[in-house]
Amino acid sequence: KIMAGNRTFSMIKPDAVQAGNTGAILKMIEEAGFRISAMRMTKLSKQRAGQFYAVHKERPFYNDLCEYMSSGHIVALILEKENAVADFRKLIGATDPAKAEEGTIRKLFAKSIEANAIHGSDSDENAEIEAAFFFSKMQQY
Ligand code: DGI
Repeated sequence: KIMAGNRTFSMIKPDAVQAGNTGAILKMIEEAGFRISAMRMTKLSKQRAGQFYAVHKERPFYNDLCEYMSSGHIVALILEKENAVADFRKLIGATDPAKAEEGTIRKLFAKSIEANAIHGSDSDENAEIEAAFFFSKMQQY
């Protein structure tokens, strides 16, 4: 069983899947030392996208974000590595690709602050909640 702190949840977002960047992004993730322990391509309804981003429901961009996140297929991932949450946030870069460091996934693939290619959990607790949103316990190992 994977210990808390050693895994994170990620999602390749519709812009990156649509652009054909899924393979290149998965390659970067693996080359950075993450092991893919669960992976599923699916499409979110607008309502389900809204549940995933419920923490942002009072923000002005919430409706657009839900429209965008339900606009195409996404790839949900559970990733294992020591210090997974922090190391993965570093690999993906800042939310706004204009501010993301060179060599990060968002710098390379994001189209805008909204269509920013990839999600990475921001805490161990959210990693577990978000993984459970897409995968049953049996699928996770
Ligand atoms: O954890 P992050 O994805 O880096 O960022 P977050 O949790 O603050 O925001 C979640 C998503 O919401 C983000 O990936 C893209 C979108 N978002 C965040 N801030 C803005 C935004 N979208 C728009 N249009 N404008 C924003 O200021």
